[in-house]
Amino acid sequence: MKLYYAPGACSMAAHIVLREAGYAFDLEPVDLATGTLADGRDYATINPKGYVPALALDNGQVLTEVAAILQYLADARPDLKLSILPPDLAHYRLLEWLNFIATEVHKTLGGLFNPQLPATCRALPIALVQRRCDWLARALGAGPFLMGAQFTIADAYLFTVLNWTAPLNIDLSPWPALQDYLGRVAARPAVQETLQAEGLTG
Ligand SMILES: N[C@@H](CCC(=O)N[C@@H](CS)C(=O)NCC(=O)O)C(=O)O
Repeated sequence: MKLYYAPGACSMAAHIVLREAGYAFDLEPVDLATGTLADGRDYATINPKGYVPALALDNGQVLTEVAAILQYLADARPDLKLSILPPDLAHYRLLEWLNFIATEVHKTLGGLFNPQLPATCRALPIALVQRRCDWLARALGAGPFLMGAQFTIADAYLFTVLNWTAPLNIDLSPWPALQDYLGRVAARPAVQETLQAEGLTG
């Protein structure tokens, strides 16, 4: 398998899960500014949608969309409990989290990286994220993870996108539970390896 990624981007969620599950995989960085790969090839030939992540499977198919890739990787290794298979209600709770993270956190925070977004248009999405943080901190409770005792793909995803609050200068101190959560996930060996491989440590 090969993961097409950009350092610190949402592709990091898939990268974490690849390492958590102990898959053998290659990494290929994508220059999102130019839409090219290191050898100059057009990334659209891999993912016509132009964004990361894309996971090239050993059978030649390419899977895209964070939530789909995470479930693909986790469902193939049910023994690791990174996901929960249907018809367990917990499976649908996990889907609930993945959809919440994708639509309420990922896309809202992600849009704030757009340099073309006028400064006057930042307050509303930031206020929305803050409301989502209120909910997240309550729902996480004692955790330690979103689904309770077990670290799942939802944690890999939330960790990845909630970390963007740092470069976006969004203060998480009103939610110490979320700060503790990020620290807890960051301490996992697979997450440390991921951060290192993406050049995001030190
Ligand atoms: N719906 C996609 C969104 C992926 C996405 O937002 N990727 C960002 C990085 S976090 C990206 O590559 N943006 C560049 C672009 O859209 O051209 C998913 O869930 O995988």
